[in-house]
Amino acid sequence: MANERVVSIFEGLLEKTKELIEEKQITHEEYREFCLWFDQLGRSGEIPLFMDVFFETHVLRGMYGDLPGTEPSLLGPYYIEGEPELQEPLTLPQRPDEKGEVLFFTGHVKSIDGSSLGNTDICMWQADADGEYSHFADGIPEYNLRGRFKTDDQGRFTIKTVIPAPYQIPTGGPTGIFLKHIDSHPNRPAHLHLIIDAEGHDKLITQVFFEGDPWLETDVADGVRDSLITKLEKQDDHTVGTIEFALRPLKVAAKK
Ligand code: MBD
Ligand code: FE
Repeated sequence: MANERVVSIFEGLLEKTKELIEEKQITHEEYREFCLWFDQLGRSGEIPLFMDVFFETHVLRGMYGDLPGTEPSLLGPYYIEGEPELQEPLTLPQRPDEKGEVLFFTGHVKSIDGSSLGNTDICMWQADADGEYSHFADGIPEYNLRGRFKTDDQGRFTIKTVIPAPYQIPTGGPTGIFLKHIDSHPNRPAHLHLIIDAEGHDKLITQVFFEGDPWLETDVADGVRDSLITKLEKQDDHTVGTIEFALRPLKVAAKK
């Protein structure tokens, strides 16, 4: 039995691809070179990276359009399950000598009507001060800078971490080589990843960015949204960043 959704999407993909091949008069040589590059992309393990850089933002724009509330952003290729559950006072798991500026990241989770959403589950992960994610780079401890926790009963939390460096897509792999061909830089602005799951509300998969980051305007993965930028404030020996999240009740989420 055919899966109608698969049939309909694959038909669309074929139709547009065939059109493009003929319109651009893609040569046999170009076609064969693409096949080799595509094979390399798979063998390198960069398919999730390539997909999330070029296509995930369009999935989100299609799903959410201009619904009210905090905008979703990319899940990205570097989430892994099984992160440790953290207790107060919250500190994202890190090496004793973790490099980078200390950041106290504070948030307040609300419903779009302004009411606080207490005891909300939050998952958080990020790159380190070298722009590397644990599990995807050598020499970083398991679950470094990854954890889950609950907000307090007013929907607030403060977690101690370090400011991540901007993320640079590996320049020597098939994705990086492709970016050079299209004359694009390989950078994403520094960001924190969050999944916020409050009862009765649409699960929010999003990211938080920092005002003044040089890559905000030209994020290679197009993940930046206005409601996701926090202003960092320097205080003595650390930095503070605050943001409010407005979650959509499930009814609103389903309405579109
Ligand atoms: C990332 O760190 C990321 O979050 C996304 C969406 C794509 C590539 C690298
Ligand atoms: Fe990321």
